[in-house]
Amino acid sequence: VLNLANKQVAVVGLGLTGQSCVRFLLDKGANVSAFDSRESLNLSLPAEVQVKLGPFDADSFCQAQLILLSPGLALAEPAIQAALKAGVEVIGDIELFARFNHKPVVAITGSNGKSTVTSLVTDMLNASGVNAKMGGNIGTPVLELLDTDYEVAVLELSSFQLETTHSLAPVAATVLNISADHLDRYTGMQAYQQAKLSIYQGADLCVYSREDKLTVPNVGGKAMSFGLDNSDYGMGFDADSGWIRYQGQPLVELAECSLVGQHNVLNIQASAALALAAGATIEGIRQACREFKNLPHRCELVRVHRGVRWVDDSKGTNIGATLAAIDGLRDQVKGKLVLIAGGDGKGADFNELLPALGKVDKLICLGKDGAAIAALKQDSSLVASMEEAVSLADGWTQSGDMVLLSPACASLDMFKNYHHRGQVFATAVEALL
Ligand code: UMA
Ligand code: ADP
Repeated sequence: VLNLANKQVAVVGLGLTGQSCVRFLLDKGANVSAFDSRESLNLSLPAEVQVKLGPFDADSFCQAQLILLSPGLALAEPAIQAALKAGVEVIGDIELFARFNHKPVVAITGSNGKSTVTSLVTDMLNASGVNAKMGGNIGTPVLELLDTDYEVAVLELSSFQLETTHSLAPVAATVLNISADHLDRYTGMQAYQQAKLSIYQGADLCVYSREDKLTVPNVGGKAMSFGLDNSDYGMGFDADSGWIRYQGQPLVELAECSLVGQHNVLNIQASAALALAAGATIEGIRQACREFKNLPHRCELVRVHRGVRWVDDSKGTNIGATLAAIDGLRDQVKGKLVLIAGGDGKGADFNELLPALGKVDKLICLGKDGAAIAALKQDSSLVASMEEAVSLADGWTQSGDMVLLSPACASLDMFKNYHHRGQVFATAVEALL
């Protein structure tokens, strides 16, 4: 355990993560200074914390004994690099958590499916009588868990968080899948993959996908795989009977779960493998699958209006997510499928969307990279707002059709976050007469 008393600690980045770090560090007796590159922020930090907003200054970072870096900031930040060269240790909130936590941890990453799996694993454990709490990228900063009672911590981790984490040693860890994302912050796919694979470091069990060789562990030790084939080892799926199987034995009947689409067959398998490793029972796993409700903004049906289904997949923030949404939903649409997409593509190559765009009857685009996506399909439309997109889709559809918002992009060019984008969509859909 780290002794923080009277240590000079710089907290860099003052969003949810940074603010939780400040509170935790003060509580442990550290001398905290706090930094954010944004010029104006609405903060309510204790007066004893020195706050500096605006451009970072390497000198003050070099004087710290420890730096807590937020995930929204890159290690490549020049002032952080200067501090590292000066020998200052730089860690993130997950690493700080790891040094104080004594309970088993389940760790989850991947380009897509993280929040679904994190929630499902937590439900599976709780339904098995194990007190599990979730945190991390899903929205609750992990340090807040330390104040609560929990038997198992289930953590959703982004590649950014993993870059500053070294000693988590989870009882079970997974990389669910890897597809292009955040290429504006990585030098390429390999650097992004390496950040993700570091989740397996020190894990008792590594859970990976047979469908995606990029997820295969790069460490020795126990591993279990999941996939869409009917494997006798690990997790598998028997398409004839519709059962998910574990070591060749029936585990969960898909018809009993409300989650749809092949990607969710994989999500359920991964969740079950992780939950079993952390003490879940088969009955608990089944109960959680039966009761699980799709999370908001993940292929969520927001309204059926004049026979048209309006689906909010605002959390589809990269190409892989949108491909999965279209694959999962296309078979359920008798009529036409309209896709609303676009936003900040984070440096992705939109050509990867092409196979899915063939299954879409009409494409409506918006946002910073809207034009680049619109260029991929004939007769697509480019609009200036979500309201305009919804109104155009309304005029174009009839009973039996579906309108899907699955942007394949981040929302920050037009909205506060993906949740806000989904709300604006739902409000516009509700307003249709
Ligand atoms: N920022 C600055 N200057 C700073 C600090 C931050 O401009 O000095 C900007 C960042 O570039 C970013 C924004 O502020 O655009 C927020 O960054 P942050 O590090 O302050 O974020 P937090 O509020 O601490 O929230 C973070 C995660 N956000 C990011 O990684 C960007 C949240 O995940 C997570 O829920 C929270 O910690 C608790 O663990 C959100 C997210 O978008 C959902 N994650 C990305 C994703 O899922 O794709 C990785
Ligand atoms: P994350 O937390 O990684 O963003 P979510 O569980 O919130 O993932 O799901 C976001 C979207 O990603 C879903 O609405 C769906 O379109 C897609 N998705 C979910 N699971 C998978 C998966 N296993 N493979 C590919 N896409 C997925």
